[in-house]
Order: sequence, then C-alpha cells, then structure tokens
Amino acid sequence: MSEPITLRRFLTRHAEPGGLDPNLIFLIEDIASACRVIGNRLRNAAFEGNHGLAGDTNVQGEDQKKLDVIADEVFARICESSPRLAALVSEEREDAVWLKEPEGGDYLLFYDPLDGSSNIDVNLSVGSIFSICTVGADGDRDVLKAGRAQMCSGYAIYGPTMMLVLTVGSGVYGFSCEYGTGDFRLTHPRMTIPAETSEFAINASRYRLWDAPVRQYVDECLAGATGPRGRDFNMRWTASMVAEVHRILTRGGVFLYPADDGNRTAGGKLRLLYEASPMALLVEQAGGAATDGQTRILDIAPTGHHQRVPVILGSADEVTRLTDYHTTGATPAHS
Ligand code: FBP
Repeated sequence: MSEPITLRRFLTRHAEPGGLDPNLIFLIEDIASACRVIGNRLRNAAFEGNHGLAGDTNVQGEDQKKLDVIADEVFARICESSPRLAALVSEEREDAVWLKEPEGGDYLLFYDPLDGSSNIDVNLSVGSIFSICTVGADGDRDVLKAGRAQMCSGYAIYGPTMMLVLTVGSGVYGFSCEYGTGDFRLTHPRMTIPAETSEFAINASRYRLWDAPVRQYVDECLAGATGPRGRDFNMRWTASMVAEVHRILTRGGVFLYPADDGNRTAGGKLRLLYEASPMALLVEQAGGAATDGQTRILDIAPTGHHQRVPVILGSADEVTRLTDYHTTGATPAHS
C-alpha cells in the first residue's frame, strides 16, 4: 500500500485544479504547525501544570482555561509571520489583530484556538477551528465576512488520533498526524455525510428551554420505531463541537445548538465567524446542510466579531426536516 500523501503534497498537487495560491498554502501549513504544537501542549499539560483556569475571563465573559490562552498565543505566534496574512480574529481576543496595512487579496484568519475546552481537564476530545477569508479589493478593514466568502475552513481534533480536517472548496479531506514524524498524512479523502441518519446530538439538559420545533423533533426521535419516524434514533453529546462535527463527517448525524430561553438574548451559544461558519462550509462540502433554523448559515451577514447564532447542521434530510419545523411548523408525513 502506498504511503498516504502529506498535507504539503496534497495542497501543492491535488487541492485545486489550477493550483492554490502559494501564500494560502503557507498559511494552511502554519495553521497545521500551530495545531501540532497545541496537540503536544495538551498531551504534556499535567507535566507543565497547564490544567485548570488561567484566572481571567475572555470577551465572552467565560473563565479562560490556561490552555485556551496558550493555544491562542501559539496560533498567533506561528501564523503572524505568514505571507499576506493581514489580520487575526480569535475567540479569545476582543478585537481583530491587524498585522499589516491590508491590501486586496490578503488573508484574514478566524480561529477558535481551543474548542470544547470544558473537556480538557476530564481528558475528552477537544479541537481548534479555523477559517480563512480574503481582504476586499479596496483593502478595507472589514472582517465581518459571510461564511460563503471563506476560501478555506477546517479544524484539528485532539482525540485518540490527532487529525486535521479541511476544505479549500472542493470536498473535505482528513489528515492524521503520524506519531513520531508529526507529518499530517491524507487518511480520510473526500469525507461525505450520508443524507439519512438515525443519530442526533443536542444538550438535552436544556429541554425545558427549547422552542416547539426542537421539542417536536427530539420527541419524535425519542419515540423511536413506534413513533412518527418509524425507526429508533441514538443520541450523542460530547460538549465539543469539533468532536460532534468529526463524528458527523465520519458516519453522519445531526447536531443542534438551538436558540432557547436560556441563550436567546445572546443570539444562541455558538459563534458565527469562528465556529458556525467554518463548520457549515465543511458540512456543505461533504454533502450535508447547515442552517440557523431558518437561514443557511453561510448566507448569514455577520454584525459583530463574536456574534452568536443558533446552529443545526449535518445530514441533509434531518436539517431539512428541522428547518421545515421552524419555518412552516408543519409535521411532514410518516418517514
Ligand atoms: P468553546 O469551548 O470554544 O467555548 O465552545 C463552545 C462549546 O464548548 C462547543 O464546543 C460545544 O458544542 C458546546 O459549547 C457545549 O455546550 P454545553 O456546555 O451546553 O454542553
């Protein structure tokens, strides 16, 4: 069996028929290096005293974990010298960090340095999420880019195997980090989400706070084979969006973090620019769908750096059903 190709070989040879802009390749490779370093810091956290809280809160008002701060610094330190990178937008920083006077075609990097960080101290899978857009032709300082403007998005998952999963607009590709060499090698080409699934993921402890469409959907799934869906459903919740999306890209499923009575004033739980949009691009590129219950996530016009949105993504049939429940309130026929 031939050796799985490396990330560099994939980016330079296979990613795009006309070839990717070399500066985009450099940036993606810098992101991969940052994730490799973050993976090692996670593995050595107990030895380096990096479990627990950093003692500060971030712009979201959340208590920062020590590793949230470390991961953010690693991303910035490794990527800031990437050619044509004009600005960084991080979950952990209030404002965009401009690295140069922007010119049309420069890159903007949006990132959640450590997603699912409530799982770190209990040794469950966490991840890093990233998204790349370009500066407008007139070199403006506008970072409020709709998801459909993304050139590339992806995540690293720090699980039993450390992986990097990304799209540059022509399918989704998964690279496993080879233990010893640290090389990212293509082990999961053309990841695809089946349209039909019997697995849903939602934080069910918020049931009392949900709106009717979400309750109806979950009740029907829980009713199983004797209910209107006519089949049994399984449920998962890992409290790490990266782990949920990775499972869905691997075997299908639907993930929901809806707006509810507990987060409606904030607009939802998950952030548009560096959580919902990058994941929505991956899911769509793998044949799935992603909405906020009404609108395609990639079409939402951002209004703020840390804007939150409701998220429903995954297997197309289930996302369509849930969006129907939100928009028409109708219950489709038995299926
Ligand atoms: P951060 O860890 O980056 O703040 O991400 C938010 C997140 O942890 C998602 O990864 C996950 O899907 C969700 O929040 C878990 O929410 P809950 O605490 O309600 O289970």
